[in-house]
Amino acid sequence: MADSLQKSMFEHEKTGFDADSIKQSLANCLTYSVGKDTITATDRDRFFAAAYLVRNRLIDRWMETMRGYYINDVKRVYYFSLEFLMGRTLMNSVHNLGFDQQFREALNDLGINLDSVREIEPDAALGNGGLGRLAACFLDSMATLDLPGYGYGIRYEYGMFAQRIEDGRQVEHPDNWLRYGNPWEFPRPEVLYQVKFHGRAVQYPDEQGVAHYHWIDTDDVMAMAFDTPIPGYGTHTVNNMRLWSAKATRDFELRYFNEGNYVKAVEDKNDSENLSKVLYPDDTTTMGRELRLKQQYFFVCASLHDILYRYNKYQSNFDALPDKVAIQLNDTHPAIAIPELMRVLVDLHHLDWEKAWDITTRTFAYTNHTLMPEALETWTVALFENVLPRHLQIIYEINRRFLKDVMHRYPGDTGILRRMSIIDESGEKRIRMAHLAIVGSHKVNGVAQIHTELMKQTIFSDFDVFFPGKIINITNGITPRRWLNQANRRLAELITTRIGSGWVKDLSQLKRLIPLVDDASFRKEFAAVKRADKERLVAMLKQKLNIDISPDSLFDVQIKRIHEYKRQLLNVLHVVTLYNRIRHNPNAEYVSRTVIFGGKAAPGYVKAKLIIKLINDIADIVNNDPQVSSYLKVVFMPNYDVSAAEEMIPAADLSEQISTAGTEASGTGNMKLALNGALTIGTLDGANIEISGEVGENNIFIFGLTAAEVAETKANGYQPWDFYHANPELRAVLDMIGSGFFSPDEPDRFKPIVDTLLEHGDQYLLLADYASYIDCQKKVEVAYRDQEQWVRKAILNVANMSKFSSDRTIMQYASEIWDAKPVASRSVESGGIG
Ligand code: B1N
Repeated sequence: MADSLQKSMFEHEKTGFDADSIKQSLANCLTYSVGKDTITATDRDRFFAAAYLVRNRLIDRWMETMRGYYINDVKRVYYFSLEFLMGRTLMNSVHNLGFDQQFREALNDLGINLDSVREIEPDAALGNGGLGRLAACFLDSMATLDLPGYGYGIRYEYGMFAQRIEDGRQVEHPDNWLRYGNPWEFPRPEVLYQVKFHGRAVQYPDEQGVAHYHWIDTDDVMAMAFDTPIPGYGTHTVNNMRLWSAKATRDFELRYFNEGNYVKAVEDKNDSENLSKVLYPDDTTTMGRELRLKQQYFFVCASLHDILYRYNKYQSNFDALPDKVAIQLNDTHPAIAIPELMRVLVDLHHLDWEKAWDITTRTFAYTNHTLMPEALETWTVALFENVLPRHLQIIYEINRRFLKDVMHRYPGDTGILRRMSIIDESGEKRIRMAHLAIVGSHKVNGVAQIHTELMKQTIFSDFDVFFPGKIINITNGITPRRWLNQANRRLAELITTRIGSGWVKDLSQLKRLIPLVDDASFRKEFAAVKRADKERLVAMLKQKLNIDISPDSLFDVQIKRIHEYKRQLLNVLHVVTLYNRIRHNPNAEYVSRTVIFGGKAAPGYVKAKLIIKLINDIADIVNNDPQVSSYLKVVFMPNYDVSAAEEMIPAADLSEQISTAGTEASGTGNMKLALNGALTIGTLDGANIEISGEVGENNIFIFGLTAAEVAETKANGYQPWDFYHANPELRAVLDMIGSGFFSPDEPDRFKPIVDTLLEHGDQYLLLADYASYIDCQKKVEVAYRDQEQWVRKAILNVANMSKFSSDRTIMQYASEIWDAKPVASRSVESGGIG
């Protein structure tokens, strides 16, 4: 009896995606993996039991996928990224495995509240913003498309800080996300690589008298692998993300025995393990910190050696490396991989330089994510000399040979040599990582059309001429699994009832919604979905912030990192303008609006933090002004992260994408919001331009200067004061902010903000775009009043977003850069999971 029970339980474990098997497995996992019974189990225990049960259903497919890649000796793609912003995993895995309904049913039958279990899971917040979330969307798409794609990065012990708002100000708290353990990762203590730092490079001759280099007297750290399965949607493919954690070498134990200084030895051990301790919380800026450079080399070195170990299982030399391996560099953060591969090939395997360089450049490709000068990575030569002395020599040699070619092409032109050099010699000598990445890659891509054009015309124009065809565009995308099918169940189900579920894997099918704009019953249901999503957010805001929001109001949403170029402050100027209009004319008719902000400021970015305080101080006054607050509310949502995005995006009516034209490389939040039926108010910047092209000019609100006009305005000597003097409404707004209207306890508090605009040149042209923005917001209100028309526009936004699936983006990378092919996976219909 006991035996047969045991046997049937085992079979359920192996094949069961039905509700009965899930219930049985959940009980087993709770008992045998978590070690609790139903009486003492907490929500956290139930979360872990659920996570183990889901994980068990991934593992066979994961191993089968890896086995398939191995047996077929396929070309692999490696996505090197210092950031992976994964968010929560539980429901994503349930979704991608396709047993959402059965899972919900099972939990329901057991009387377990799915939400309270699901929400126990901390976000894996190993990234800052768009760049890190893009990496996560790419992993989802690669698995869904059956591409052999691996993520490589760092297993930070502390991810993106948790933001709390205290007295209206951002306070950072450590994100101890691993505190209760991470059920999705598999530690691989046997997958361990030694990573060297410091020391010196010495030359030695081989038997033939040829000079080679050793890197000696180094301080070493071990990199230990942790693997996380990445399931595709509607396929058996489960790929791998391998993150590295720093471990001290055994040296520290020996040192203790030798020196007898136990405490010192353990202290030093701690220092080396600090390498993977924390994510740098800087988005679109860089600070030349030694630890950051070490993090970069640490993960790049371990990943490359891991890749070459895998490659060498089949190959006896490196000739075929570019045919078997494609490495994508997510910005320049992992660009040190280029000299590292050269070091491996030349120093360790004694290939000649030309051969090694050919292999290297055909293996790497580089994605640029920003034109902002403060984000372009440079490291001082002095720092490199200390931390990576051999790599510095290799970079010099790469540069010497490159500049020789440049010189050959432009004899006597020292200007172009200076501009294109990998070494910036204008002040303290610095290494330009972007130049290194371009020279060392066979393809360089921008992330939206305008961004790529500006790259080619401005910062990399010399390179575009020198390497024709190397710089290409691949516009960003987002995964429709997480950003519509999971985040917005109501809308997903409505769409599926009308056009079937094929859109989840093939977003072009959303086009079939276009004719439904003329279907009154569809419009009604679509509006009801948005209404329900807004009510859900209203309840959440009430619970979290104790604020009363009307779901009838227009939900005007700006969610993204706080940065001057993204111009949250322009949104603020509009809010205060509305506030004044309502106060001065309280009996007029207004469209009731709720302006919602969310986003983190880099901890050292004083101005961005002051903008958060300003938003909160304004919220205090506006929301408590009885004359105004029925028309206007301002909300700052604390701790904006992937999970918050999933809750907020479905509820948005209006998506604020208002960066100064020419500054936002692409944006991806713009895509998520439009896909969920929010209309965009935006500048002709980044992917907004392509969104406008897809949805049509009648279904988007575009305002402000174009990138060309911004450049021209600046070239002609932009005078923000002129706009201040010419526009009384603008003047009133700035005077109020600057003189303490919103900060009576400290009247000068926001003077630095107004000074930035008036005294210090208004770098991001807020005043130049103000009037156009205010006008455009008026058009938004007119449009919103006509709900019928608004819903039509919203439907057309959803229906025309197919271009922005990360599946399309990844297919382009696969064909235009990687030459990677899908690997046949057993279709999900063909049987169990065995
Ligand atoms: O990358 C996203 C784009 O959609 C955004 O427009 C762009 O701003 C963002 C240094 C960055 N660019 N650069 C960064 C992040 C962290 C860091 O330390 C720079 N992030 C972007 C995806 O293409």
